[in-house]
Amino acid sequence: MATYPATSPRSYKRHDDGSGVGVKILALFLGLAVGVLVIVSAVLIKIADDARDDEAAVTPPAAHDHASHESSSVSLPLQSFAGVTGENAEELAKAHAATNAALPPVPAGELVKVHMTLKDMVVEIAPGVKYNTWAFDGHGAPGPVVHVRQGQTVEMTLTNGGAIPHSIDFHAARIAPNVAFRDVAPGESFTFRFKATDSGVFMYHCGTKPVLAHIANGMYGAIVVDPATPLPKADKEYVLVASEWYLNGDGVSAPASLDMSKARAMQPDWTTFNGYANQYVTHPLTADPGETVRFYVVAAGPTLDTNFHVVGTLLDRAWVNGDMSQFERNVQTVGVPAGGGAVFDVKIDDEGLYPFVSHAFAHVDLGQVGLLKVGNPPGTMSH
Ligand SMILES: [Cu+2]
Repeated sequence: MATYPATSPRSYKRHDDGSGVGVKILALFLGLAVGVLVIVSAVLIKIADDARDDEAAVTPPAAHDHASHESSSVSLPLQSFAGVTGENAEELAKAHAATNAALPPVPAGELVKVHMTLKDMVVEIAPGVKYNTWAFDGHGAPGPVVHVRQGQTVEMTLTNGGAIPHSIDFHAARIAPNVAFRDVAPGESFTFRFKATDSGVFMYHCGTKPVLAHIANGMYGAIVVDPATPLPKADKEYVLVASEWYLNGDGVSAPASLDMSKARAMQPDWTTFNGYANQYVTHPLTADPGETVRFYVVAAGPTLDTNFHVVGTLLDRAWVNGDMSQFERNVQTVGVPAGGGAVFDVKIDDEGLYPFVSHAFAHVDLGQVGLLKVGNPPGTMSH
């Protein structure tokens, strides 16, 4: 009995009275039945599996469960247009008039009136590379440099000549932003005033949502507020606004617009000083040997910092974070955070070509580099 546990007691009992042959036939029959059952089960499992596969092939993953939907929404790699220029890039770069980096003078009087008329326009951001910007003052990014003295009042009028609402946010202002930095509808103008109570070099930008898009489309600039007690004398003063561009096309065959996915992913195609890649490599900023050169640097972003460094010298004075009340001496590289500014003096005695860069070198590769040409050195920069 113990040797036939699979046999039902009733069946076993029925054949228990018969010969051993009956028991063997029964065992053979049961063995065959078990084998058939195993085969039938395997076939059924296979059919069920195939059915699931077929369903998956025609049904969106979201229909199955949320987790599989999440994993299926991961984007493909973002296409980069880094380094893609028009043909004859060198000639195009030479033909492009570099943005005047010289700090404009402080207007006289206690009230400084600034009027910017926003325009939607195509600008060149690298040789042969066109981009659809929202330009604060009708000439592309960055907007004009505003230069005042501590204690003066700025009266800012923004006229919106574009297609959607815009605004202007001054980091130099202590003012209720919901009032002063409000959206200005297309075709309208808005004026507000603030007193420049704090010295420094500050960013201004459009603060209309999504701010990432408005800054990435070129809506930024610098305001320099001289301290009431002047800084040490400088012979040359240059303003550099660092920023990055995110393109949805190469900009060569047709003007590119913003690729918001790349802006979110912080994957720029170009990074620039004053809006155009490498423009001061082709058209260097200049100084005479022994002159003190002052750089006002703003990192407009929209997202990335700038690590300011001048190759071949040290920053003799560095007003870190634009705090004009104190400076650091003889430093190599100073980080300028996105949305921040800083001031740097260099005094170079030896004639030569001195690159100024963001020492985060991907930025150099993408165009955030220029040359300070001291004196009239022969030749060009070889590296
Ligand atoms: Cu805007």
